Amino acid sequence: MQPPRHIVESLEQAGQAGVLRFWNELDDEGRTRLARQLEEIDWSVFDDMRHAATVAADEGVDPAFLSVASTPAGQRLSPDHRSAAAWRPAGEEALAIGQVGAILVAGGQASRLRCDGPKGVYPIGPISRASLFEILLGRLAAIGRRYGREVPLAIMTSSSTDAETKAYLEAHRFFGLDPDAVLFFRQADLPPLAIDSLTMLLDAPDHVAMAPDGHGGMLRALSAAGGIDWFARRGIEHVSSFQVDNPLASPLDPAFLGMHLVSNSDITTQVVEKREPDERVGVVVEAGGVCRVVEYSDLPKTLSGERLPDGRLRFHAGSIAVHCFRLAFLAEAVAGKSSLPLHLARKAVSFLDESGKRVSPTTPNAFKFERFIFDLFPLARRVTTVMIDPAEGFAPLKHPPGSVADSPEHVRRAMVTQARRLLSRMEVAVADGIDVELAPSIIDEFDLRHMPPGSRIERPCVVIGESVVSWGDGTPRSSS
Ligand code: UD2
Repeated sequence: MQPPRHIVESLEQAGQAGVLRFWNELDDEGRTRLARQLEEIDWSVFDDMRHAATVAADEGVDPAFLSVASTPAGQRLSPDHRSAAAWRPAGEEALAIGQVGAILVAGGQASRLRCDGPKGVYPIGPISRASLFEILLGRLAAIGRRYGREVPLAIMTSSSTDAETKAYLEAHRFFGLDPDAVLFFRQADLPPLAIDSLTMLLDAPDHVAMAPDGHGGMLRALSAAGGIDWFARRGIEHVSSFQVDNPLASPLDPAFLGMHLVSNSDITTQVVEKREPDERVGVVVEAGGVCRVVEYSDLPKTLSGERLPDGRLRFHAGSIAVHCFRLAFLAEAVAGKSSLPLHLARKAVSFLDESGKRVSPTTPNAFKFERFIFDLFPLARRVTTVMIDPAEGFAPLKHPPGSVADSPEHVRRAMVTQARRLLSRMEVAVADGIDVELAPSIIDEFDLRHMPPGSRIERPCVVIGESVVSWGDGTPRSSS
């Protein structure tokens, strides 16, 4: 059996015929598998990939833009800030009339965390060991109950997380969300290209190495899955997107949503004060009325460390990837001709060499290509930044236990600190050195209103509404 003619032609045109080099040694099953995979490759992006690899690799971010750019003024948001109270009603009303949906991006490969399977199943609860999905979906379900309207949720998966994510969430009944209000959609894959030859790599004789196309793949994938119409049919006018690795994320905070509505923005985005140049968050910058996010890896060192006279970093609006979009803006962006640009990163990707021997390089040998959702910013009529307190909304899980930053230990500590603070606002004391955790059903102080003021928590426990569930000596329960 010969490889299908049209596939051979596409491969030859793209200079990628080498991936067929083991074809004659494959059995029928292997040939079918490889042909099917090649069938699915979007050859139209190949020119963009090669262009990104040859030209854009050296260009980085436009230096002219950066030389005049500054941090947008933005708005400050903290629970006791006056403006929060002013914006809240508009956000609460939008939730009550069912105008707001959510998008959870959960397609990443979690390679830095070195965990098998989707990151969302990681047992992060400090005491309960509840998974990231349990916490994030449980909170959305609680918001739906509070405001009397289910929040429709679209979950983006990728080829590496799709099957397991669906099976896990179905087995756990979507942690309280109505299954009809959940839509899965899968982002596309793009093949990494060898740095020296710009050719695709085989990770098996019958399989080309692939990687998810970045969270910017969300736009096309959502639209292809009918997701924009799915939201619109439900009366949704705004969607807030957030990342699966941040259990403190509050994409539906009513004050944040209120700010988005009151400012009539296409995009409203949460930022935290970036204090050190090496913090791994992109920065929101603005010049000549154009707002954009510059990823930390794209910001030249000379600029990332530059400070203002008051000591703050010149680029200090750290993006935490919580963005609220006007749905009509997303629809326009999909309909527009230009697609989001490709960014590339140099990675070590294991592959089969000419003789079929597996090579696992320890230094980068391939370009990986990704699109970033924040490249939508320059297309927006108005972007509003809202500066939040990271203690209230940002504790990303990126690295394995024992790492110096963004490890499970750091994230759990942040969750415990937030719980202690909320309890103390309700005059509930927690003994020193004791871990407490809030169940996902607790959105804010209102859910703790029945806890007797002046009470004291002496043992590690999970607070569920007015009751406190103690896990004995704090022995974690299984998250499954
Ligand atoms: C991201 C942001 C960074 C900052 C930081 C905050 C980008 C490019 N960088 O950096 O500026 O906001 O997060 O934590 O946005 N994901 C997918 N599909 C993909 C790749 C990623 O769904 O193809 C998801 C992934 O599951 C995770 C999130 O996107 O939820 C972030 O991915 P990451 O950990 O690779 O991003 P990071 O930390 O480099």
